[in-house]
Amino acid sequence: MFNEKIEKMTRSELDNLQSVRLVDVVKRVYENVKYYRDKMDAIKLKPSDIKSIDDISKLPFTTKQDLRDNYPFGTFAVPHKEIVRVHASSGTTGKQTVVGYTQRDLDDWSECAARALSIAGCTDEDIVHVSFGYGLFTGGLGLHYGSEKLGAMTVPVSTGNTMRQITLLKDFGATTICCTPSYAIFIAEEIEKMGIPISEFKLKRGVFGAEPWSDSMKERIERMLNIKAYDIYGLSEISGPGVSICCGDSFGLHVMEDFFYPEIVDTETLKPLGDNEKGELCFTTLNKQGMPLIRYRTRDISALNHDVCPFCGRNLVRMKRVFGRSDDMLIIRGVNVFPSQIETVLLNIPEVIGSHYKIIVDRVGVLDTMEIQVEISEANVTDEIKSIEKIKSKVEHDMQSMLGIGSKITLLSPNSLPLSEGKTQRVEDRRKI
Ligand code: DLL
Repeated sequence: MFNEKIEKMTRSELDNLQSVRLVDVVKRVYENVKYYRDKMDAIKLKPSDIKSIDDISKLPFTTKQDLRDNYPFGTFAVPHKEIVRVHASSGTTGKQTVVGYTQRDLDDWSECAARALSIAGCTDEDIVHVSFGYGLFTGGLGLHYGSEKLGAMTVPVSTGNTMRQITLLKDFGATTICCTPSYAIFIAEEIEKMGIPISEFKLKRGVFGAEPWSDSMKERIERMLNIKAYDIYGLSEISGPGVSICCGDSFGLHVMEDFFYPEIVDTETLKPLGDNEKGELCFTTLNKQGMPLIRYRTRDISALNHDVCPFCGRNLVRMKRVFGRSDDMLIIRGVNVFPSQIETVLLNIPEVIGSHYKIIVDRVGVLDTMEIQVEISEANVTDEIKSIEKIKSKVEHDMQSMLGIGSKITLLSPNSLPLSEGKTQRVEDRRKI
């Protein structure tokens, strides 16, 4: 274990540590961040009312909108001279969400990322190829410093130039690759196209995250690259990758609970939910100095489980693989649709390239429409209309059974959808509601 003291803590030791840290962080944000002081004053809550982790539900929530309203540095809790780095989250609408880190915050984050890599089986003997973007996005630098802290040989490739990525992976003998799951599939497909036998690579594992993915996608990556795939989760607002990671085939991802306190709340009532109940994931940062967050609503849908992990024996609470976001869930003709459900259907149809798809939602009159564009697999490219129609109706049928609503399926030729090396934008919602 990378940090036995923490990773072997009992539940009551964790509770004590979290209580001490919560009392401290609440006092710090009340004294140093006007936004928090105003919010607590508005509900007549004093820092002294928070005595242990059990009092967390007395505290107000924080949202992405609150961070945007205080853009760029309004929620920082220390003077600017103590901030040594900023990151910003990739927002498609509105302003970026800016996060400031002190040197201790960066050390804590590296500890989380190092621990995460070690939970996935990495040691200082490994060669870690980091294909996440370096820059304002937290993926590249987060895993980079984690890998260095672990003592592994770190290859800071960043995104882009897939041919070069493949050459370096092979020539350096990387044992671990870190990137988005969709880019992992792209790399695997390119390797296949180049005709390089997978036995020429030394890859043992992949640490994938930054976007939702399904079990079928995990199996596909593991098969194509002959590796074990680990799901790593994180978000810039809370620090970056390494908030949690899965240890194997268990319930889900272990949260670094000494740094981040997770809660699951009902998306409508915001009431905390119990173990195994699905809802919105919220985090309170327990040790952050630069920009601590109290009950931050991630919009990610998950569930928690506090049982001792049957797979690795750690007590660190596990969160279920993120099912999707409460705000990317599509409501089409009254039916809730998660893009991950669509992906699961496509990945199970060999005639199409299940990882290369796009969902276009529109409104014709008062009726919502959904078009799913997917690339046909190389082996099924044909001029014969009958064969094309057969594949189309198979996809339509399977989609209808999974989603409970009909959709228009458009088959595209292989490699016609644009490749994204970062997060793939799968959904285009053209409705003006
Ligand atoms: O995506 C941090 C990260 C980098 C995580 C590299 C893992 C690996 P943001 O750009 O702020 O930060 O986006 C955070 O991405 O709220 C989730 O919706 C989604 N997300 C991140 N990891 C996963 C995952 C980084 N493993 C948002 N599964 C989060 C599903 C994920 N969704």
